[in-house]
Amino acid sequence: MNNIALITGATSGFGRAAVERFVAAGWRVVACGRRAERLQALVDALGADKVHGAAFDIRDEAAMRAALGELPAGFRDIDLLVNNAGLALGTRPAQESSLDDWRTMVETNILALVTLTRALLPTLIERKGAIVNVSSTAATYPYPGGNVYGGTKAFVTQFSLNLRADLHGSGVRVTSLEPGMAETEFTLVRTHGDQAASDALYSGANPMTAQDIAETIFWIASLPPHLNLNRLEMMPVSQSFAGFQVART
Ligand code: NDP
Ligand code: 8X3
Repeated sequence: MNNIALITGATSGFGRAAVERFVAAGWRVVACGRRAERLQALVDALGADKVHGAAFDIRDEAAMRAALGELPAGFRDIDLLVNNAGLALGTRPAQESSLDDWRTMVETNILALVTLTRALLPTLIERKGAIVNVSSTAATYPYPGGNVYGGTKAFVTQFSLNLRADLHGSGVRVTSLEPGMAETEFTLVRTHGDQAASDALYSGANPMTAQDIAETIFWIASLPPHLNLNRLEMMPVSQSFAGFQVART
């Protein structure tokens, strides 16, 4: 097996679990993220012949392009791009939210994702490869405090579908993966480091795990090349839908 994946957000959660899953199946993986020591731990655990760590801030286009330009020979012909790096910041209503947090989400979840995708499209077209964009149930279902985060994920979903239209006939597959609640560092990041809030959210909820999502990404990538999964929404059984809210006078 000579397939190569580039996975962003590989230092934690879905991304790290996906690196482990793809390597277990014989893929080579370019693992991206800012925390270089965590990338090195992956390389140490899984082997430098299987994992290449590329440490850069995905919002820094020059650093991204430098990292792509420095890929070792065995990691250049990328067959699969997993656009997973992303974050939510804040849970307060829009009128109380931080504009800095909003900018960070837009720069990471949207701008960086489209920049990396555009950079890798020529390779992916040449390889008849695939793209899995990690969106969210927040792309479809609004909730209080979801404001810009949900907006960025709606962009990711629609961008994925539009990519399909533009890549028509190229053989490149594109999927928008839309998970609900999964326990990772996501809520710790969202709450700016509030471990108690993170624990409270997941406590007793039997949320999805990073491995559940990694397995799904791997399954999507392993489908026969004539099949394209456009969108896939997934939730833990413990999560479902609630009604509209009504403000009464
Ligand atoms: P984690 O916080 O565990 O992982 C997020 C990853 O994104 C980290 O590896 C982090 O790496 C990376 N990242 C964030 N900002 C940057 C940046 N500026 N440059 C490079 N890498 C960055 O969260 P999850 O694994 O849960 O999240 C992965 C994706 O899944 C996100 O897009 C998230 O929105 C989405 N998602 C999560 C759900 C959940 O319930 N957990 C549900 C639906 C979607 P580092 O900090 O080292 O740079
Ligand atoms: C993460 C799922 O519900 O916290 O994208 O927005 S949610």
